[in-house]
Amino acid sequence: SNAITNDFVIDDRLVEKNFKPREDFSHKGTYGRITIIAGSYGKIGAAVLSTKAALKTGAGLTFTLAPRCGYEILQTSCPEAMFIEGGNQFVSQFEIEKDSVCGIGPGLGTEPETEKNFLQFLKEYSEPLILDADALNIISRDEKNIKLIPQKSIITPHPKEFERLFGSTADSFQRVELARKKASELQIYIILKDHHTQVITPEGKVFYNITGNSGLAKGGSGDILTGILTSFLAQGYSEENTGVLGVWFHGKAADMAAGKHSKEAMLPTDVISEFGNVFDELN
Ligand code: NPW
Ligand code: AMP
Ligand code: MG
Repeated sequence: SNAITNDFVIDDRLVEKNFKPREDFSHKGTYGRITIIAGSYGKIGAAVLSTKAALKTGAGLTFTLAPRCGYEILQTSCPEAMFIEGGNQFVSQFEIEKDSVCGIGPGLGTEPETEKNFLQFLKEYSEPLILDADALNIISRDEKNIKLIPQKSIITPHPKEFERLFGSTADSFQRVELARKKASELQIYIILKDHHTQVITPEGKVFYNITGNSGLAKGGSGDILTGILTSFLAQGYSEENTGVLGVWFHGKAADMAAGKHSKEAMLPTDVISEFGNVFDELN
């Protein structure tokens, strides 16, 4: 870590300093309520993965707002989560559970009804959000939309999504500098997902993650990160600590999954199965 350049490596010490163990005298209300808004016909898997990741990182009460076609799938694969019907084949209404932290985007699709109602939701909402995947793709469609992102939100673009949002850059160094500028302008946190994911704060700090491996280069990996981040933010971590702890946790679980299954065979589902072992190391 280097206080002069504002660049930091997310090492074990930083993570141990930030982690808050679960308290004995506590109840489900202590650990936050979350609403995951995700899924569309053919991409209900993304809603399942983000919901499961949120459940398995300790969130107190989890709701999933998804289209009706995902009802039985979600209630069967994630019985601990409650279902909110947000449409038929795709989400067309964004009425979130009250007092909940909201993660939006995995598998959501970009149907006109989804787009229109999501943008309307953004116009009326001012709490920090976790925004990923199709939530970012919808925002990317018009430059004016970018200003609708609530301050202190955490956005999690992969390189292509970042390019759609903010334009192309020559290399990953220029990408970080552009992200630093945008994070400051918009007062948001940008998580640039890549081999070494970077967490960029509105103050211009950059945290480099060194956990994770190419076994994550598979559909569904990012959807899990959205669930983790939504869960940590709801549990009272600051936006910065949510980002730092979240990307480290995701990569650490992936490293454990690779050790057991190989990078080739490990699946995002196997990564979720390692969450307990990561918590064992932290506790
Ligand atoms: P290429 O091929 O290199 O030119 P999209 P998506 C690029 C949901 N999912 N470095 C790469 O471009 C998601 O949540 C649902 C460099 C790639 O072709 C979304 O809602 C699943 N380039 C939706 O599907 C499982 C990189 O981006 C292109 C890069 C679409 O999401 C799968 C793809 O980006 C999926 O999660 C990198 N590190 N990473 C389910 N089971 O329900 C990506 N690219 O077009 O935004 O599509 O990311 O697959
Ligand atoms: P997404 O493209 O949204 O599914 O997100 C992919 C996730 O997997 C992000 O968290 C990336 O940081 C991670 N990931 C993908 N490829 C690699 C890689 N080669 N090494 C480490 N992490 C990766
Ligand atoms: Mg993704």
